[in-house]
Amino acid sequence: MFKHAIVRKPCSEMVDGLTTAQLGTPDFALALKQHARYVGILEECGLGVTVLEADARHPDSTFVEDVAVCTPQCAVIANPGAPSRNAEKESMREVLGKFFDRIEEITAPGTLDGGDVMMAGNHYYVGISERTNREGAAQFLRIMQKYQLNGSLIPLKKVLHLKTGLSFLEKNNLLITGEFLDNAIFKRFNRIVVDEPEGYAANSLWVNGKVLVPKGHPATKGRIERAGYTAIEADVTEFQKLDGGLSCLSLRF
Ligand code: CIR
Repeated sequence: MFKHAIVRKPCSEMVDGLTTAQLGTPDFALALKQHARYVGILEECGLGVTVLEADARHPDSTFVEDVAVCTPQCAVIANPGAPSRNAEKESMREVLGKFFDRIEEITAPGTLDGGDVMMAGNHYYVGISERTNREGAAQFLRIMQKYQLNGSLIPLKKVLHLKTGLSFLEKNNLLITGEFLDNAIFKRFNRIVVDEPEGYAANSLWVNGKVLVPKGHPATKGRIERAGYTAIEADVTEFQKLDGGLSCLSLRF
């Protein structure tokens, strides 16, 4: 179970954030509303939410998941692979220091985005992507070994981050879509397949037995409910315009 979440309010400069989605420019006022509701849902799921002030120096800084990985044993400060985002890690080190006794760090030439790390119990899957390189992933797995945790590397072909196409929902349940469907490494899970038209909902978020699902993905929501979860819809269209999903907007621990 998670007790805490850390989020960062979006800044008005988010309209200049990195994106490959061709969904238009985010509406900042609407993004603020959606973000506030997201925080409310996390609180309804029992989390104490630390809301960091907007950071105008970094348009993508609301996507805090990429800046660190929180495990039950330690926090790992990531080394974000996009140059415009790398310095986001500086303030997160200080924030996480209030919650964790043990802070580890990914260092150059290694790069790693937290969105490329999926925790499944004691096993950590790490995507090798345009943001996370082999050196960064190897450093991460060495850190996990120190804490008797293990992991596997998953080279990505199309998606931005590993968790763009996969979400672990506990109890061995895995939401899975696209390029990961054929990967034998994921055959050991109870797979909840997300069909391509709803591919964005593969980034849904387990929080203490409930699952946040992006609004407007009814087939996936139904499958999650049939797997035994209460599904809570969250509207995150303005973050989708920047390639961001539900998990990207928080760190949970
Ligand atoms: C970026 O390209 O870095 C942001 N616009 C989106 C980050 C999404 N984060 C995530 O999937 N963990």
